[in-house]
Amino acid sequence: MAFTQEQIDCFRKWGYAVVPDLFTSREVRAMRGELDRFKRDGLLRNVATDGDGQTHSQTQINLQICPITPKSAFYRALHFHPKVIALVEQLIGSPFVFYLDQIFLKPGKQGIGTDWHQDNAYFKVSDPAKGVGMWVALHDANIANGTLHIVPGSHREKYTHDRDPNSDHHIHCTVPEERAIPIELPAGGAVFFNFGIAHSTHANTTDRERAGLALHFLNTDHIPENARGTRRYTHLTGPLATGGKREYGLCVANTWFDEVDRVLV
Ligand SMILES: O=C(O)CCC(=O)C(=O)O
Repeated sequence: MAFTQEQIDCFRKWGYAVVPDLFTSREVRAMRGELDRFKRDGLLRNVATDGDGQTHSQTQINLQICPITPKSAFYRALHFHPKVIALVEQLIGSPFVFYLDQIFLKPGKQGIGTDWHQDNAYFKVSDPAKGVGMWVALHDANIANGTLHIVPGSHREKYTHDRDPNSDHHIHCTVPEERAIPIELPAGGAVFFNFGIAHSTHANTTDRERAGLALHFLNTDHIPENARGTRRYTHLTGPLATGGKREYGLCVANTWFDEVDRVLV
C-alpha cells in the first residue's frame, strides 16, 4: 500500500491526502461491531453543551470516546495495521509513534458537528508537518450527515483558539470558510491531514447515525520533551518499536486480522 505521487503532492502542498478505499468492508463491519460494544458498555460520552461549555445538552449530541486504546484491544491493534504503517511513514517519515485515538458518533438528526480547530492547537508540537491525523469514515460520510470539512493550505496558518461553548472541553477557532471543502468518503475511506490543518464536522441532518475514527501519529523526533522516554506513546517503527511489548506488555503487532475475526464471530 502506497500513496501515489499525486496524493503525496496534495499532502505537501495542501496538507491533506484522501484514500477512499483504505479498509475492506469486512474490516469496517468489525470496526462498527466494536463501536456497538462501546455503545452497549456506555463508553461514549455526550460532550455537547447548551452554549455555556458546561451544561450537557439533552437535545444536541456529540458522542465521543477518547482515548480508545485503554478500552479496546481491537482498536489498539489497528495502529499496527501494515497499510496504516506504510502510509503514515510516507507522510511523516520514520521512526514514528502512535499518539492518540478517538471516535465521534453523531446520532441521526440530533448529532452536532465538532467545531473548527487545528489539532496542533491541542498538541503544540514544534513542527505540525511531523504529525498526521488519519480520519476514517466508519459509515458513508457525506455533506448531509456532516462529514469532515477541511481548509486546504491552512497548515501554513495559525488561528487563535478559545473554548468552544458547545462542548465541555473542546477549543475552536474562526477560519476562512469560503476556502473550506467537504471530504466525502465511503465507509472505510480515510483522509490524512497535517496537524496544522483546520477541520470540523457538521450536523448530521439524516435519520441514520454517522461515526468517524481519528488516529494521530507523530514523528519520534518531535515527541514533546516532557514525554520522551515515557511509555505514553507507542513506538510503531524504528529502534524503539517492540510491536507493543514495551508499552502494553504483550505483542500487539500482527494481531489486527485476528481481532477482526474475533469481533465478527
Ligand atoms: O469527527 C469529528 O466530529 C471531529 C474529528 C476531529 O476533529 C478530530 O479528530 O480532530
